[in-house]
Amino acid sequence: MKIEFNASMMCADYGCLRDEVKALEKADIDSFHIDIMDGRYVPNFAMSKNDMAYIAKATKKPMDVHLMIEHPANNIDIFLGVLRKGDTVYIHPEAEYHPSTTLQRIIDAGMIPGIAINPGTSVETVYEMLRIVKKVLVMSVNPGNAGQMYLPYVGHKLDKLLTFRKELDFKVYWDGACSVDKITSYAPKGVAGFVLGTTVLFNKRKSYETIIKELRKTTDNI
Ligand code: S6P
Ligand code: MG
Repeated sequence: MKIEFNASMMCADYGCLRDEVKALEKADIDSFHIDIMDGRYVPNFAMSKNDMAYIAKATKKPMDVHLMIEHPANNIDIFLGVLRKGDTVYIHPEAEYHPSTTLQRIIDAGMIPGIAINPGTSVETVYEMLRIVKKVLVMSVNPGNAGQMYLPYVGHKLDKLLTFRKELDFKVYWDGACSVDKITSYAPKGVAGFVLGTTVLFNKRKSYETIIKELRKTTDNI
């Protein structure tokens, strides 16, 4: 199974965003992870529709958009308008009164529907939505910032979520404080992809190409 690596673009150098996109593309990144924050659902502001549009223009690789915004249904068309068919949109079910209606709008627009679940959210509370979504983004830090510490209680929840795949068809992704040891422990358990941020990919002495190559080597035989 090829493990997917997604670059968390809020960690990129905005002084040379185009070069960053090109370098990540050359390094064989699988997709560009776009964190959108509204300063209400999470205590931070990050990335905008314009950033997304800029990245979409600079690459043909897929984008996965992680909406950390209150009531995404109110503004979802703004984001769907920039995306291409086959891109992924994650919403936080806790941020929406009727998350399955919003997920249906994502499906109708030709995008891949996903939910992102907070460290404190039990997998049982999103069980019904697992019949609708194709992807689940498990947050191993509270959403809002890059560079946070891994919350160890998330591991147990992740194991439980993975068992649900015996009866339901969805892929699991890891977001937050993703390190090499998390990849080597959780990829064999069935986590399909990992969002790479400051922990393993950005602001390192090694090039993106070297880092991704090394990560691919560690997951080659899974
Ligand atoms: C957090 C956001 C994430 C971060 C990513 C950064 O709210 O959803 O996608 O950008 O976790 O990675 P790291 O390694 O700095 O935690
Ligand atoms: Mg994210």
